[in-house]
Amino acid sequence: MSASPSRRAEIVRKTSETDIRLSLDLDGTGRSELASGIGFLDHMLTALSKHSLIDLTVAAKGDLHIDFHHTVEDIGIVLGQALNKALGEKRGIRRYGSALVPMDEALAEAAIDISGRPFLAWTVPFARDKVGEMDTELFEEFFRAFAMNAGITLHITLKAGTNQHHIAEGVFKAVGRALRMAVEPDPRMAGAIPSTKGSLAG
Ligand SMILES: [Mn+2]
Repeated sequence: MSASPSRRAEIVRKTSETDIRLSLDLDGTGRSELASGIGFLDHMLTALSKHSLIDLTVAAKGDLHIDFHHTVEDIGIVLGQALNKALGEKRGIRRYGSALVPMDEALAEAAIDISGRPFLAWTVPFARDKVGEMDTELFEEFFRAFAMNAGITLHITLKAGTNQHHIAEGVFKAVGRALRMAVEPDPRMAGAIPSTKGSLAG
């Protein structure tokens, strides 16, 4: 049923700030093995994998003694690169995906276009600077890096919420659900590229 025989990718990226190995399978079951070095980010990526049904393995060693910025941003970069690579020509996919996900009092919305045109619209106000040990401002950095490197248009909007953990988790679950829809093979597309231009290369 998948658009191509294999929609997997592995990316290895090493800089003076981070050393990351990431692999994913778009036609997975939501299994993940995460070792980012940041507990809260692992928790969020588990939710993303589970709700996108994308199998995800991340092993990262970053300069966490400075702060979490480089590691979070670079994992976003590599996740985006891997998604783009695994999608290939983007034949037969639904292309658009959206989800509105409640988590107790929090309500998060994500809308995705696998467009080839990188864009992030981020409207997620956090009332506090930290959730766990993680700076809440880094979530925007993560999703910007992801969207830019995946070549997708991504809108994330918080509709309601006060608890920082619920807000962050609702956002990752919403993105996961939207991704699941957008990358899913659409049997009616019969392997065609879902664009009137005939290309989603950007
Ligand atoms: Mn949680």
